[in-house]
Amino acid sequence: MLKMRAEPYDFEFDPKKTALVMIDFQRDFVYPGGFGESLGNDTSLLLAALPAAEEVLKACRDSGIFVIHTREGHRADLSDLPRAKYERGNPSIHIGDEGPMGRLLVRGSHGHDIVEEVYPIEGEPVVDKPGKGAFYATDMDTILKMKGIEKLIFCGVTTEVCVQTSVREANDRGYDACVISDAVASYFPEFQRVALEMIKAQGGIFGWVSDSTAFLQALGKPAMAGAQA
Ligand code: TIU
Repeated sequence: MLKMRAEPYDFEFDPKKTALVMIDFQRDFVYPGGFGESLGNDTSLLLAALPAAEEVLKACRDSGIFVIHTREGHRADLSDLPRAKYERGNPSIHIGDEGPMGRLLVRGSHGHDIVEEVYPIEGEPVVDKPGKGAFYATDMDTILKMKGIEKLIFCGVTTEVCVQTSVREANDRGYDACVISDAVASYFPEFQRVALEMIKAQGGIFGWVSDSTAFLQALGKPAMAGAQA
């Protein structure tokens, strides 16, 4: 069993029963011209999560920790897109419309896919999800159960939307979840802070919060250049 410095208290995990969950590192959220920008957001803020997420991903691959990725998106005929989601934000360009990176949040389009820095490799399942949560209408829980996974490490975007929703869903399903604070990002600095506060408040009401330095330390890996201990 390994122990990682975390809040509200140390997070213990057996690497064989732990999975890294990489939430929605898609061009549609991280780059201009995608779904994130269509909602009026400054996408550059999300790039802040990539260096630490890359390090955490590499450390998990080196340590044999199971890695699973998610992508938010919809079928080409939009048959799995509820009106309540389509109309959100009242944007000028909607999910399914043609943008500079292809159809917004539609599976198979360039914008829907994961950025190169953290692109999945063989053996790392990619779960396509129509909602914010990684467990809603997906086989996420089945895959984790088949692998004997009990603990989850979360990286991804955005902190208060798809990451936090997925962490709540994970906790309801019996997983212990720890969010890596510098490997998640929000379009809103204030939401980044409070989303992490919410997770670890009340004795860790639905999870833990740590950072990439503590995670690498727990795995016995050297810290990232320039990282604060
Ligand atoms: N808009 C926003 O902050 N996020 C999303 O719509 N999806 C995810 O967080 N992946």
